[in-house]
Parts: sequence; C-alpha cells; structure tokens
Amino acid sequence: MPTQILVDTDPGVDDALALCFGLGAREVEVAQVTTCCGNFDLDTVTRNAQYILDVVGASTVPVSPGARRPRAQLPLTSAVHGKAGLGGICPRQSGSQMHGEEVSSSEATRTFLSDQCGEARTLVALAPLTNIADVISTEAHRFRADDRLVILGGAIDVPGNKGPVAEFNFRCDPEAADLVLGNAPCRVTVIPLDLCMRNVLSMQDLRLVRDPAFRAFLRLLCEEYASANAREEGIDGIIMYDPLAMFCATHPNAFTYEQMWMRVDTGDSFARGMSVIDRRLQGRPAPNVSVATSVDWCLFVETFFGALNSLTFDESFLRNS
Ligand SMILES: [Ca+2]
Repeated sequence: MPTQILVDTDPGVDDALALCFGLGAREVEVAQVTTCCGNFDLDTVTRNAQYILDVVGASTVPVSPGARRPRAQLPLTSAVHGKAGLGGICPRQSGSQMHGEEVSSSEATRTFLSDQCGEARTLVALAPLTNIADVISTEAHRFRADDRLVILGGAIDVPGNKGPVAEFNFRCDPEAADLVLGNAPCRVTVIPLDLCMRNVLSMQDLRLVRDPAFRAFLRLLCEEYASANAREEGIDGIIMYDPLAMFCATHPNAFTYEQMWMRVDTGDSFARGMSVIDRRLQGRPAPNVSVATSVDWCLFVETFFGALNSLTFDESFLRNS
C-alpha cells in the first residue's frame, strides 16, 4: 500500500523535479498538492505546480493555493529558477487549468488529514512553512503521532543560501518555521542544506531519462538552474534540495539521522531564519526533530530516474514550452 502524501510546494525547478519524482514513485501516492508563496508569488507557483502535473498526465491530482504572504514579513523571492520559476520552460496555461472548485490549502489539508485516516501519511514540505504552520495552529488534533512531516529546510554546519546563515525556506517565513518545529504533533524529519550540498546531479546525468522528448524538456528546465547554482553556490550541477525531501518520503530507511533540538531564529538581526541547534552536553531540551545526515546516493539516483522513466510525458508540452 503506497504512503499517501500531501506535497506543499513553490515550484521552482527542484520542486518540479520533486513533484515528477513523487508522481512516478510507486512507494507513495500524491493525494494532494498545496502551494505557498516562496520562490515566486502564489499565483506563479500555483500555475507552475498545475503545469507540471499536466505535463506528466497527472492533472487529476488536486492543487490548492495557500498563503500569499509569510506570517510576519514581506515575501522574499529566489533568483535561481529563471524568469517564470521553471528555468527555460515557459509554462502556458494548459487546457485543464484548475480543476473544479478552488479549494484553499487549509481546507484541502484538513480533508487530507481526515480522509486518509487508515493509511500511512506523510506531508512533504518543500516551501516556506506558512501553510504547514497554519494547519498546525488550527488542526493539530487531526494529526496522528505516526504521521510524518518531511521538511526541506535549515542549514546546520554550512553557510545559508538566503543570507549568511539562513536556509531559504526558513528565511522566507521564520515565524512559521519556528512554530512548526516547536509544535508539530507528529514525527518531524529535516533535510538540511548540509545534505543537499553534498548530493548533486550533473546535467549529463539527465541522459538516464529514456524518453528523448522528456529528456529535452528536463534539460530546458534545469540548465539555467545549474548555471545559477555554479554562480551562487560554487556547485556546478542540479542541487537536489526538494527531490531529496521527496526521497525521504519514499525511502525513509535510505537515510541516516541524528536526533536534535532545533528551532528557528525569529529576531531581526543577520541571524533571522537561522536554524538554532542545542548541542550542549548538559541541560539541553529533548530532541524535536530527526535531521538527515547522510543518504544512500546510488539508491537515490536509481529510484529518482526509475520514477521519472515510469511517467508518460505529453510531448506537446515540449513544442509549446
Ligand atoms: Ca521549494
């Protein structure tokens, strides 16, 4: 029985790769997608999420828009995902558009947590944590202790990627990130930048995508992002932030973890959005998160491309992109 997952996302090139990964992986079933302002404004990321679902024939997966802005600051954006958020792809509105009545992300998440009550469930948080914080504030009673929340966020022993010490998702909404880490009523796993910076695909690796049209589409998606990573992070390749979080939903046993106490700085200094870890030997609080410290990279590559190769790419999107 596949694990039912809700993906909260802000596509974003790596979000798009993670969505494709989740849709193709047989270990999970993407039951719901929710969107949050992050890499771009809410309307752009919602359109991009819908577009990616359409491209791989998953238009029936519901997409529900969430927060237009963070809890306590103005929205920030990212510069590494190209003009419209999907690298060299120019996403047009597809015929399917939004499906049915528009349902808000909070309503959709409430339904997800109520409906899937007999199944294994995981929330995969690939965006700033605004939507997840809202749900935890109002719907904590709907969570089960064995639910999993996988968060792409935090920088522990590496520099930040949005300011000197803060990781992008935490920096975009520090109040939400801290609320989630401090109050999540389920098991929380954090995939930090430390792990992502060590696990990178090259553009050449995309040759493992068998369908030539899908391969060309993914090259268009990733090329600018890989150059931006080289420019901004000194890493020449496709940093797999969000796909690694998705892999943690499909294969939790492919990672090693360290139990940590982690919160997020919500002050107004250079440290805003920084992940704060208590590593004192004496007197530190009980751990609240499992932080992924290593991953079986060969298994990731095999699973990731296996999932992509199981999808049916609609070639008309390559002609129209
Ligand atoms: Ca993201």
